[in-house]
This record gives sequence, C-alpha cells and structure tokens, in this order.
Amino acid sequence: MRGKFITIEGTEGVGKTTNMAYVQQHLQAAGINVLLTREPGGTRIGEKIRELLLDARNNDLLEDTELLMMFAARAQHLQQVIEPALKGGQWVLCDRFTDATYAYQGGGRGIDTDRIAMLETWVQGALRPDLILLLDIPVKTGLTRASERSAPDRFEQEQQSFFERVREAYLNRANNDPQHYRIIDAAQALDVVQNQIARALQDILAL
Ligand code: T5A
Repeated sequence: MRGKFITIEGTEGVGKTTNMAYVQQHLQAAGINVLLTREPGGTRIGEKIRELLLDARNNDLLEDTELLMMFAARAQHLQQVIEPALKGGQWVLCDRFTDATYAYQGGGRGIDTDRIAMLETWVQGALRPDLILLLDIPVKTGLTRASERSAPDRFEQEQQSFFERVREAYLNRANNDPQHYRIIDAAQALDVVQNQIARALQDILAL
C-alpha cells in the first residue's frame, strides 16, 4: 500500500525541526516506518540549491529565480526521494513543501498564485500532502526563537511585515481546506504543542 505524505509548515522559528523527531517517534510507536526529509533540500542537488537560497550574501537573487529554484529542488526531491518512498509503502515526513512556496513566494513576495499553481501541477502532477501540520505562532515570537538559535539566513533578514504576510497566507490556505490542514498553536510549551500534534495524527492513523 502507498505510504502517506505529511508535511510540517510555519513561519520562522515556529518549532518545525524540533517537532519532526516527535512526529517520527509517534508514528514509529504505531508501527509505521517514516522517512524524514526537508525542503528546500533532501537530495544532493537540492541541498546545493538550498545553500544558494539561504546564503545571506545572495541578496541579488531575483524573485522569479527564487521561485524556480524552489521547484527545481522539489522536482529532484520528488523523483529521487519522495515518490519512490511513497510507492514502496514508506510514509514521508517533510519539513516544508509547496505550502511554503504559496506562503513565502506568494504571500511574502507577492508572486501571483496562478503561476505557483502552474508550476505545482507541472512538477507534482496530482501529488499533494495527505496531512499538513501548520505550526502557528505570532511572527515576533518565532523570529526571537530563530535569532537565539543561529545567525539570520537570507529569508530571516526580511522585515516583520514580510513574515506577517507569510503567516496570513498559511492561515488562509489552512482555513480553506480543513480536511488536509491541522493548525497547531505553537506558542505553547513544547509538551502542549506535542499533545496537539498527537491529536492531529490520530485521524491519519485511523485511515
Ligand atoms: N522557503 C522554503 C520558501 O521561501 N519557499 C519554499 O517553497 C520553501 C520550501 C527554509 C527557508 O526557505 C523558505 C522558508 C525558510 O525561510 P528552514 O530552515 O526550513 O529554511 O526554515 P526555518 O523556519 O528557518 O527553520 P528554523 O529551523 O529556523 O525553524 P523551525 O524548524 O521552525 O524551529 P526550530 O525547531 O529550529 O525551533 C527554533 C527554536 O525554538 C525552540 C527550539 O528549541 C529552537 O531553539 N522551540 C521552542 N521554544 C519554546 N517553546 C516551544 N514550544 C518551542 N519549540 C521550539
């Protein structure tokens, strides 16, 4: 049987990376073999594209180039990693996916969502995540958490207003498709966040 595809999304410093391991443990306890990966990245080529995208010195990168690089990395990732795993019955847990493109390049940069949708169809065909865990947090809280952890990358150098638009785009998408999204209040203490995640996973485990 084909595996399930779960993604974790949210603005900067929301706790995606921290909670990937929790989701993995929770699924493994239910007897599910899960592959952890991330975007941009997840393949040798994709990780090289990631370096270019996150390098704070690349402040001359054009918006269209950024969008196309996200999908170039995604094409590589889908064909080399995600699709083969799902076909082989493995579940895949991905730290960010195309919702991040709608939120950052669409909401944040203002690129027309029709253009993003065109690339989504080209690169992914009909593939969409079975479940999207949207970790939501006030932008300022997330940026503070992220800044305490490491130096700002190219995205983290954006203004707070950019991330407010990103957050709004994420929440709009989630509110328009409650069947596939679960909004997690990520401003809470870690154990409270993880209880919410466990509840969100119950439905997909029951399928
Ligand atoms: N991007 C990506 C696009 O623009 N378009 C796309 O299509 C894609 C795929 C990728 C960048 O690329 C952009 C978006 C991003 O800017 P990234 O590394 O994936 O970069 O994303 P970041 O948001 O930068 O990831 P971070 O690692 O900064 O944030 P996380 O993973 O959400 O947060 P995490 O887990 O590292 O936690 C941050 C800190 O908070 C603490 C942790 O211990 C850590 O110190 N923390 C908590 N503290 C208190 N309470 C809690 N509940 C906590 N949870 C975590």
